[in-house]
Amino acid sequence: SAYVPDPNDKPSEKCGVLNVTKITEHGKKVRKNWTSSWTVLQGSTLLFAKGQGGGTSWFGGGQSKPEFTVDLRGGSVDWASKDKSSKKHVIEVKTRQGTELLIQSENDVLINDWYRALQDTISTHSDE
Ligand code: I3S
Repeated sequence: SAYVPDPNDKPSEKCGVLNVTKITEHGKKVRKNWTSSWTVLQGSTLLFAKGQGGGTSWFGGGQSKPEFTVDLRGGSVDWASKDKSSKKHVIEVKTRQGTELLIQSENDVLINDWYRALQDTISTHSDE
């Protein structure tokens, strides 16, 4: 389904480049595929677009689309346990739809900000 920007969308709440991989899809384990991804948190939605390079950012000209979005409502965010990844600063996101993602950055300040933002999002939208 095509991504159609809504002119009434509130401004993005947070964005930046993170390393991301899915580990579970519809409750089934999938092979890790770490990719650098432009990540946007908007309302209760987390959007991922292909990493830098290529030029146009998807929100810029409205031409390119997010690769992948997840609905955080009813989901959970936690620091990933050591057995989930050998990388440091890894956040595990679980959605109600049975998707599990790992998101990571080498920058601990940046990843802590994301952790807080994601936790806030989940508690803000917990009654929806
Ligand atoms: O949890 P895993 O399977 O040890 O994850 C690693 C693999 O996905 C590996 O790819 P291949 O097994 O396809 O070669 C990746 O290169 C690693 O980055 C994965 O582990 P980390 O610990 O980096 O999440």
